[in-house]
Amino acid sequence: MKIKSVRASEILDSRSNPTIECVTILEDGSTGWAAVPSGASTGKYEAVELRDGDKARYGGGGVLKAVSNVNEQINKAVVGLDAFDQRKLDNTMIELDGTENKASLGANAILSVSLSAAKAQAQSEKKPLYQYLSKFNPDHKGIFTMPIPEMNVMNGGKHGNWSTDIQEYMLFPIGAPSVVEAVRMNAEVYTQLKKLLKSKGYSIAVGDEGGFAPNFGSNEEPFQLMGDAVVKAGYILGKDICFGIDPAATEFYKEGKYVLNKEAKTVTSDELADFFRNLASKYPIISMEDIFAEDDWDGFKKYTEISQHKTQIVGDDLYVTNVKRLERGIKEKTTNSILIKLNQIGTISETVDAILMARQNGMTSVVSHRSGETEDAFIADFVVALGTGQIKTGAPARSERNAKYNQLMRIERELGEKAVYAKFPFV
Ligand code: 2PG
Ligand code: MG
Repeated sequence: MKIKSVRASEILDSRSNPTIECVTILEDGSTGWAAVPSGASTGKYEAVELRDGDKARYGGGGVLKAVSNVNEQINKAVVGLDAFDQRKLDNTMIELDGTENKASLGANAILSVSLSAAKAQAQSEKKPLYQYLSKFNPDHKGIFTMPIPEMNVMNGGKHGNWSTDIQEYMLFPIGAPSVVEAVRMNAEVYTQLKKLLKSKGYSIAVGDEGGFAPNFGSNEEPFQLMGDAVVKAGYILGKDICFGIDPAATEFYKEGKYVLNKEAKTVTSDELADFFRNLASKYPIISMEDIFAEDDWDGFKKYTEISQHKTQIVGDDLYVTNVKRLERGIKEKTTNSILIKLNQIGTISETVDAILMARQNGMTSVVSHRSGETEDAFIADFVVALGTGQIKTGAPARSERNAKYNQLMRIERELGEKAVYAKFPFV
């Protein structure tokens, strides 16, 4: 159905920063709304998030330029295009922008249109969003793979005022039979964790993604507490529930070395690998994201090789959902998995390209939120449609996170027998 108009506005994200929302209206009156998230531990190769820089508003973080880019230039270019043809719509905006990294219009402006147009088209076709988006998945055969919800229950690094050097400690409920049960398992562990923290006199205040962030004495302590909480909740550690981490190592990489403040030491890439290997030998850590900095290709490669595909090694800042960087990773066998964030690249089409390239080359894809989020649950429908089998979207707390988990449960209930819970491929 043809696009009648696209209209953007400035709203707030979960961190109190401005972000952009957009409504696309089609000629038959169908509408789609979308809001764009925003990262804190961003990779330097991400597409550009356009901010105003006007210190008089939101400390320079306003997005009025991006809003006006949608309402004027983009609106003019896309009115009359068929929202069904996502590739053409996305390419039109990419060409209009004319830069490598969407610096002219802003990836935030472009993505708001890409997402809202897809939602409007789904409405026009009277399909649930995940059904509509499944047309982008060439492997879709009518059965939907429901993703493992990988929940970040302890927040450190930039998201937790450096309570630990490691940014994210996640629960992987790989033994669950369904998303509904997986969400319950994680939520029960989260509640036990809160009780444990209280009993030890720790703060139960949370970080940007809803995970607890007390000022721990070490990077290891959270694993002990999480392990205790899993057992207290009645689950088997290492079987029902395993752990995953995202240290976001780019954030503590300084002049060629890694600065681990909680360990009071500065280490080389090889020594950092030993540090993670030691943790993985003590705790059931089955997935490790960004354990090295965004340009430390060798560090990743060595770790992936030595772990012999028993651990999922995920590249986030390393790849930034960009097929050019992913191509290098595939050629050099840098990792066996990629993190997928729509706003790192800026359109649905390019995001799908990254997922399919990874899949064709035997790599997994983990669809991800950003630390600054909104109530938009697009990624829940998207991950089901593309069938990647894994999603991380924070703790089972704070509504900008639970909007996604709740949507996954709704989809699963609606699908009934057509939904199958994903298997984690590395155990
Ligand atoms: C990450 C993300 C999301 P941010 O590093 O994976 O958890 O953080 O959005 O701040 O980049
Ligand atoms: Mg990350």
